[in-house]
Order: sequence, then C-alpha cells, then structure tokens
Amino acid sequence: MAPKPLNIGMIGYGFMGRAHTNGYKRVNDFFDLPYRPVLKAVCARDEAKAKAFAEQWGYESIETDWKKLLARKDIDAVDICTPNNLHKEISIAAAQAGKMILCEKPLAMNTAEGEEMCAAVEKAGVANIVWYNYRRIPAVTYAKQIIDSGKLGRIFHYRANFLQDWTINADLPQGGAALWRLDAAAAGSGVTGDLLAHCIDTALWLNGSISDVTAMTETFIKERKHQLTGKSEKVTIDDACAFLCHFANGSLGLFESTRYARGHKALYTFEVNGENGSLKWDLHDLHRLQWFDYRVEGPLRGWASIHVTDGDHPYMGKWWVPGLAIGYEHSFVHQVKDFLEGLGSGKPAGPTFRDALETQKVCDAVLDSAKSGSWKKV
Ligand code: SOE
Repeated sequence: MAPKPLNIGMIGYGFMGRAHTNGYKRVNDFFDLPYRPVLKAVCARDEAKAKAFAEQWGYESIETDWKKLLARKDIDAVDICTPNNLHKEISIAAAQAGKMILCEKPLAMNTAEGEEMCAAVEKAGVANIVWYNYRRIPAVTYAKQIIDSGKLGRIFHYRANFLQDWTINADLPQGGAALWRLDAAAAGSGVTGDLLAHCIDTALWLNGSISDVTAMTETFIKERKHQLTGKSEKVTIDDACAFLCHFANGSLGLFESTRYARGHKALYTFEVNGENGSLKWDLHDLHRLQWFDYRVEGPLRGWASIHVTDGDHPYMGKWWVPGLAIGYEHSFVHQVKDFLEGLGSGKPAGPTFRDALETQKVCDAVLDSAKSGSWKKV
C-alpha cells in the first residue's frame, strides 16, 4: 500500500534543520513505511532566510511566525529546531493544536519545563519524540541488542565522553543566531544540556536509570561580548562538566564533556564493562563496535572489532551491500523511520518526551550537584 502523506512544518533552519530535513527526504527511498513525510512549510523569523532554505531543501511554503504555522490545517507534525528556550512554548502550543511533535534535544531548559511539556503532549494524545539521534547509529543500536541479550552479564562500569574544542577562542561572542549555545538565556546550560545530554540519553537506554550524581563544572572564559547587546557580559553556561553516578543496576558511571579539549571536534565515546565482557564505541569510527569476550578460551581471547555493516545488523539491510558504510546523517534518517513505523504500529518510538524527561532530570541533578558540591538524587 502506498504510504500516507505526513505533512511536516519545521520551525528553525540551522544545522539541525538540515539534518532533520535530510532524514525526511531520504527515508522512503530506503525503507518501506506506512507514512511519507511531505515538506510542507519551514518557519523562520527572517523571511529571506526561510525562502532560501525552502528553495534549497524543497519545502513547499514558508511562514515567519510559528503561531501561524501551528494554525495551519495542512500541517500534521511540527519539527522544533529552535534554540532550547523556545521548546516549551512551541511544544505546548503545538500539542494544543493537535500536532505531532518532533523536538530537538535537549527536551527543555530544565525539568520543570519538561514536566509541563510531557503533560501537554499526553493530555492532547499527540505523537512525540526527541531527536537524540546517536541511539540510531547502527553500532550503538547493536550495542543495545548485545547488552539486552545479557551477554555482558552483570554490568560494573559505564563510561562516556563528549569532547569538543570550538569555544576556546576568548574572542568568540555569545548569543545571537549562531552562538546561542553559549548564552544561558537561550540554551539553559552549556555542555551539560548540549553534549552530556546525548551521553546520558544513550546511557539510560543501554544501562538503565541513574540514581544519584556528583558533579563539577567550570566556565573557563568568564566574560564574552554578547551579540545581541554588543556588551561584554558574564558567561553563565558550563564550558566543561564531569560527573560520577550510580546506576540503579548497581554499576558506576563516569561522564565527561567539554568544549576545551584541543584537537577534538566531536569525540563521543562510551565503554561498558560487564562480568563476561566489555563494549566500546567511538563516534569517529562509528561503524565499529569493539567487543571483548572473556569467555573465549586461550590465546584468541582479546578485543574484537565488529564492523557493523552486515545485512542483519540494525538498519543496515536496507542500505548498501555488507561492508559499505553509512554516516552521521543516517542516524536522523533512522529516527524518522522509527517514528513513522511507531505511528503505524501504535508502539511509539523513543525517546518520547517522557523518556527525554529522564535525561533532563539527570542534567538538572548534575548542575545542582556542581553548584552545591554535594551528591544529588535524580
Ligand atoms: C554542538 O556543537 C553540537 O552541534 C550539538 O548541539 C549536537 O547535539 C551534537 O550532536 C554535536 O555538537
């Protein structure tokens, strides 16, 4: 049966706008799905930029006011790619307008906002998902399958890093279109909400819930010129954050993120150590899952490097022949695929707003702990 059209209205047009749109455009070429996204409208305050984006990516129309987009009868699903401080207001209004919502991560500025957003989508009964895309890199999904199969046995340790170096220059301003991630008023937090949130989402998915945390944060550059006011203003985001935690399954967690690790652009890595074996993954080599199996006897025991490109590896059967790679952008294609399948089957794909609220709670506990210098329950 031909897939039913699902009309998308996207709000925002930055880096994530491109990543999501690419997902909508590619997905039906490779996967058989009950729905087909239609690029109905893109919304941005700047009309010329909205038009240019619509032309380049194939959106049928533009809006310059998100409220007008939500009022349109021809929009089924709203994709929120705005800075974090707009997620709540737009999500609640979208839910009240009966629209499905695909919201960029992190869910909200804080847990209180996230709670309101969950209540709104659940009251309205609209489908919802948050773009924690790294879950859908085939090697990460495969790690989930291996852990769920019990092959690792009891888990002792979960370790994750997300390292970047793009804010070391003290002349970099904060705020405004491109640099809102440095402005607490728009972003809520720094690396905690932007990068560690990815690590936390994956960790909760792979290793279950986190009970308590102890954290430290640092802001290395204390003042930066604000692009909107033109004045030098105090920087209140966290430039770096590290935390320890206990997972409910008894394992220990160690997480670190920074934008000051010279030489690292997007080094997301995680490692899980269990009684029978260990798993390691690295975004810079995203197809590989390193696997150590203690139960292998004799001199063949050692780290194996699984190239997750076989037809029976997650998602890979629909791409190329075994051995040929896909990339970062495909994690977004896979997220659209899972969202559309969830709509068809009635079993919603995660992370839903409710799932992403758990990540938000851990982020809040981490920031609280860093401020108070004490352990915090999640
Ligand atoms: C920040 O540089 C950033 O673009 C994050 O906002 C994304 O979520 C992450 O996937 C890559 O880095």
